[in-house]
Amino acid sequence: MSDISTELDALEQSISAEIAAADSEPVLEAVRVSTVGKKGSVSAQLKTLGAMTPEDRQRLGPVINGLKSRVNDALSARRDALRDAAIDARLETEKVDVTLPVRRSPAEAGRIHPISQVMDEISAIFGDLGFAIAEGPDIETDYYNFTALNFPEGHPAREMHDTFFFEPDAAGERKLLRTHTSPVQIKTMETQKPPIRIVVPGKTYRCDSDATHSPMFHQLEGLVIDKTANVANMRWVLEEFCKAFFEVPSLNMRFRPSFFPFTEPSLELDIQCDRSGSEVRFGEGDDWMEILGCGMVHRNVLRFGGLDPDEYQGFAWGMGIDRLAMLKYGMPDLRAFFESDVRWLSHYGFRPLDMPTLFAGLSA
Ligand code: 2U9
Repeated sequence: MSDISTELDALEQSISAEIAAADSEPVLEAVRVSTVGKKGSVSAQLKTLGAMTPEDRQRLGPVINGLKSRVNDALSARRDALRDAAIDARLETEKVDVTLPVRRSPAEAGRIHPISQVMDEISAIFGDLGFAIAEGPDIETDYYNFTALNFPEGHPAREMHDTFFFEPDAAGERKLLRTHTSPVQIKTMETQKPPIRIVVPGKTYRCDSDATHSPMFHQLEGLVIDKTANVANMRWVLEEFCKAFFEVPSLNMRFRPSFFPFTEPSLELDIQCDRSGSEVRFGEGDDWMEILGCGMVHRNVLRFGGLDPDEYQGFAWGMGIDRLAMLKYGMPDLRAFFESDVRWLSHYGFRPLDMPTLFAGLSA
């Protein structure tokens, strides 16, 4: 019997040494399987109890079970120690140096292009006045770009737009790049019952290029249709817009007669400004600057939009975003807008997380 005790002592010593030497959880798991696992060395000792005499079983049962329970305790103590050591090692490598300067996130480093900024500013102003934003495709049909807007076939106004036409398709239809965002308003009239209050920001195209014209430019047009919409309503909306956009408490405006095929009467709006200094200032001075075109929607255009001109009337306006951006932020040459020069963008661009809102300030 003392042989068995010696054998068990030797087994316990060697298992203890193996547990102490296990330097990772997978190695320790292998020790567990080879000792107290089903086919392990301690389990093999337990199995010998069945073949013993009752006296031997009574004496050696507690001895072998005691070994098993000490091995289990040692395994779990070693597992805890390995886990603690792993956490300590990770904490050591993941130390944060709180004295390092704050790193700029990509969202902080990027800049919003002035055209996007001005589009967002104008959308925020009209959103606040209760307008919805409508959008449409850059490629249009002749019908939506010209015919439905009361440009007669062969009328010189079609040529004035310097249109980019595509090759005719299989059906002989010649698509084009929209010369204004007005097709979106026609489609809105076709699909929505008045009252309609929309603004339409977007890219527009005309074959023209110099310091103040780019073949791709940006417009924002607006449309209000209702039973009683009138010039006085239009004047108020445009005055609120100009005050908010140029961030002045009041300003003088004047309307001059003009001509557009889609409005009758057609008007051009000038606002008061001061050009005596190095930069133009709005809301003061005795000079005028043209800001936008506008008018009452032509009866033919209401009809093309599926509305009865004896029941509904409306007003509309259009403005060039690029020119407004140049005026408001003092940028001298339009072509720089489209050159993707990072130095220009970091100088004239806007911080991405400063969304323009009327309550927090448009361009603060
Ligand atoms: C519909 C009915 C009427 C949109 C309008 C203007 C006047 C206008 C120019 C401003 C500068 C174009 O970018 S620019 O060259 N636009 O002066 N636009 S009224 O009138 C509409 C539009 C759609 C159905």
